[in-house]
Amino acid sequence: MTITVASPKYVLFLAIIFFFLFSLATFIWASTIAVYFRPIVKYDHNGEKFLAYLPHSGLSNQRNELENALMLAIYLNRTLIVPPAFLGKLPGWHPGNSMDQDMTRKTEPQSWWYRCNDKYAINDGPCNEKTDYLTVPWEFLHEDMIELDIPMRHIRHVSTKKIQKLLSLDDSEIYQQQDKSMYSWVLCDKPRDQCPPVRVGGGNKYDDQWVIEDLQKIPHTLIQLQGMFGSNRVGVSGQEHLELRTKVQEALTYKNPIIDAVTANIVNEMGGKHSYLAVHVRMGNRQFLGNLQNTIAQEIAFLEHELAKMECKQPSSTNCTSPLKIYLATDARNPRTNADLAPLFERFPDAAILDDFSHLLSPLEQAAEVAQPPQESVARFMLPIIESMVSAHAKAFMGTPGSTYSRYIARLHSVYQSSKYSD
Ligand SMILES: Nc1nc2c(ncn2[C@@H]2O[C@H](COP(=O)(O)OP(=O)(O)O)[C@@H](O)[C@H]2O)c(=O)[nH]1
Ligand SMILES: [Mg+2]
Repeated sequence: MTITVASPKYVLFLAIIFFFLFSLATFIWASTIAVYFRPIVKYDHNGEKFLAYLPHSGLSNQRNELENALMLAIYLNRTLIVPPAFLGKLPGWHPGNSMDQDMTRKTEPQSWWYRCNDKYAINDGPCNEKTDYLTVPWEFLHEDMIELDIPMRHIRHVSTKKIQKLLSLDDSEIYQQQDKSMYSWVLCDKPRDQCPPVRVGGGNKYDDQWVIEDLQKIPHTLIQLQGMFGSNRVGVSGQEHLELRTKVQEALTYKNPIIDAVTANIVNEMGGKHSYLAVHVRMGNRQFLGNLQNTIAQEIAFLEHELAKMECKQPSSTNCTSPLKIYLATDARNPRTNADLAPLFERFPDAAILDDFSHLLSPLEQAAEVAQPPQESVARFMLPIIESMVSAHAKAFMGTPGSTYSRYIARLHSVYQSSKYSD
C-alpha cells in the first residue's frame, strides 16, 4: 500500500509530528526562555519593606542566622526574605560578592534538560557539584514557623539579583550592606547611650555597633545584608524582646511528621523517651580536633557520673532501676572503627550509633518532594537532624564544647524535658 501526499494517513502523520514539535517548543519556552525574558512589571508594595540576608556554614549556624534575622525583621517591621535551609555542605562566610555569587549558582533552577540524571557523575558542572548539599524550606523542618506573627517570603533561588526581580526593584531601592569581616556589625536593641561601648580592635568580636534606629532610618525598600551569624549578634533585652525571642526559638524546634516518626521509632528501640543517655562528638571540622581527646574524656566522665547517680556501675547492671542504653551522635565516618572514638567504645562497647538503625531510615526519602536540587537519594542529608532529635530525647545529654550543633541539641533537650513532649 502506498501513502499519497493527500491521503488521510499522511495528514494524520503530519498532524502528529506537528503536535509533538509544538508541545516540545511550548515546554522549552515555558521552562526556560519565558522565565528569562518575562516583561518587568513594577509592583506597588504599599509601603511594605523587606530584609534579606545570605546563609552560610552548617545547619545550626544557619539557624542562628535565621533567628537573628527574624528578630531584626520584628524590630524593623520588615518582611523577611527567608532562604531555604542547606543540608550537607555549605561553605563558611566569605568576603565581597562571592557569597551572593556562590548562592546564586548553587540555588539556580536547572533547565529541564539538565536535571542531574547523571548517576555516574561523569560530566562536570553544577549538577555534580550539587550532590554534596540539598535545600529544603525552613518551614519543612519547623512547621510552627507558620504560627509566627512575622511577615516572611520563602525563596528557593537565593540571589540578590533574583530578589530584585521578584520585588521589581530599581537599584536605587536596594540598600546593600558590604561586610568587612564575618563579625562586621552587632545590633544593640537599646537606646544608643545605654549600649555597651564597642572598642574597635580592642579584642571585641564585632567591628561596628548599630542601634535599631540606624537601620530604621534606611529608606530603601530592600535591605540586603550579608552574614547574620553570631550569638547575641542581634541584641535581645527587655521583657518584650525576650518574650518575642522565646516565641521565635520555640517555633524553631523540629516539627515535621516524617522526621518525627523516624525519630520516634529509633527512640522506641533505645527504650523510650528520657530512658537513655546521649553524647554528641563533633569532629568533622578541624576546629574541633585540637580539643577532641579532652572532649571525649569529659563525655566519658559525664556518662560515668550519670550512671553513678542512678547507681548503675555499668549501663546494663542489674541494680539499675532499668538497664540504661547510651547513644552516640557524631559526624565521624565509621564511628566504631575511628581511633579517636576508641576510648568511648572501650568503656561503653554497647553504645548505639545511627548506623544501628538503618532499617528505620527509608521514610526520610519522602523529603525528596520538597528538596532541591533533585537527587538520587535525600535520606543521607537528613541524618544529622535525626541524630540531634534522638540525642535530645535522652534522659541526659552532653555535647562538644564550642559546637553550635551541640548547643542546639542541648536546647532541644531542655524543650523535650517539658511535659508537652513526654507521653
Ligand atoms: N551525621 C552527622 N552530622 C553532623 C553531626 N553533628 C554535626 N554534623 C554536621 O556538621 C554540621 C554542623 O555545622 P554547624 O551548624 O556549623 O555547627 P558547628 O560547626 O558544630 O558549630 C551540620 O550541618 C551537619 O552536617 C552528627 O552528629 N551527625
Ligand atoms: Mg560550623
